[in-house]
Amino acid sequence: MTSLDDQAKAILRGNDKGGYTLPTHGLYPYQWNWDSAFAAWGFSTFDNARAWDELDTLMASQWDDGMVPHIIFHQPDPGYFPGPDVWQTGQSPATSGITQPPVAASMARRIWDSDRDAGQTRIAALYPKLLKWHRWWHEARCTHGPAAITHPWESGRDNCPDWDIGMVNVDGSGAGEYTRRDTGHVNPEMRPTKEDYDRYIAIVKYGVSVGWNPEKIVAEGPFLMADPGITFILLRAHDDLAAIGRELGEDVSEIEGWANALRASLPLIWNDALGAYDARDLRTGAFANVLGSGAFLAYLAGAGNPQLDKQLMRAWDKVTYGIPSADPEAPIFNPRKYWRGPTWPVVNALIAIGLEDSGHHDLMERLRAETAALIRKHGFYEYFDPIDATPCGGADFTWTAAIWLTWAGQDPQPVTEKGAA
Ligand code: 9WN
Repeated sequence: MTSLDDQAKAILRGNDKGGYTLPTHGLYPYQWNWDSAFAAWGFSTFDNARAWDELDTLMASQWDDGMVPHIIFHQPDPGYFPGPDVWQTGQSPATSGITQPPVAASMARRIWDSDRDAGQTRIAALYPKLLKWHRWWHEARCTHGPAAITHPWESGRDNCPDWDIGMVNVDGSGAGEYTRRDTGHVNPEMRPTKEDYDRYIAIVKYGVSVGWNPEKIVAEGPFLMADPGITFILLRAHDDLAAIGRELGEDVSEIEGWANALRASLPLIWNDALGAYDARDLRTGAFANVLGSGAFLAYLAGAGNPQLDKQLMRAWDKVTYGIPSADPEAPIFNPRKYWRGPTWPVVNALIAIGLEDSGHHDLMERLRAETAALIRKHGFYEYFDPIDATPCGGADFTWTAAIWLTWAGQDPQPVTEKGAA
């Protein structure tokens, strides 16, 4: 019987297309931005050079303005919709026209830390590209303070209830006729609805109509919401990038300025009525009024507080396995529907880094044990029902394998031992 470590490594190797890794065969046949950063982290546990290659391939598709696209369509594949013909971004290789959570700098720092000597030239080559991407985030997407998304797919938490108030204002009637491919790969009940997809496609068509001009999209596009998840991920990534820069002997005052500005904007996404960080429609100022896993990424950026701690425990104690993507006590909660309740091992891994760094070691260990239990029971699925552990979405999933190797599959560390080390 192969060990789970070996299975996880075999998944990364099996999804490796040579320089980039598919999230999973079939459902996601291209390179995805944040999936790739996690893949790199996973590779770093057994093939350091391959880890850097993954980040290099991702950053090689950076746009001239600094944006790093959410999908890179290296080879044509009829198994996914919308493909390059719909996005029409004019890039080579073809890419989508939006971005995804900027975890790459945080993963690069971890990979470098795992082997300083091997990573020295690789990180030095990557640094200016990461810097340019972070500058793009600051200038193009933090114009209102917190990080804004122009499409739910940018959040990485596509179909979560956070975006419902913004999505109702998107006119999906112009989406036209199309054939979805996702519902042919996995249970359609678990995927976004036709109404959601019409709106996703309508936003893409708007992007095409303005030649993917980011200023226009932010100023006039059909969807613009502040995303707590990306705000915290970006804040952490700014800090990680600044740490890398300092070690490389660079002047990091510009990055520190972006981080300070972003941190100062956090009150704008604190919803007092909800008692938590919350998504906000930047067209209307309205809060989403839903508690979701994006709020718990606050720990990653050192932005936790006692009120958030209470919300975390309330939501988490209602389920058995991992942190749910939406509040189990909210009417919209659905334990198997995409981002509307299930738990994602990869999000748990990020929240765990935050919990550990903010002094909640025991909670981190609880999260590790629950996430590991899911993988031990059913394997490396994309996500799981947090109540009964039902595996959902794609199987043999790259980021689930990666976080097993880097975090979930590691032995628990008693806090005393760690303190003594
Ligand atoms: C759209 C690849 C991606 C992840 C996202 C996840 C899902 C795509 C989709 O799959 O999104 O980008 O078609 O549903 O929501 O986080 O990066 O794994």
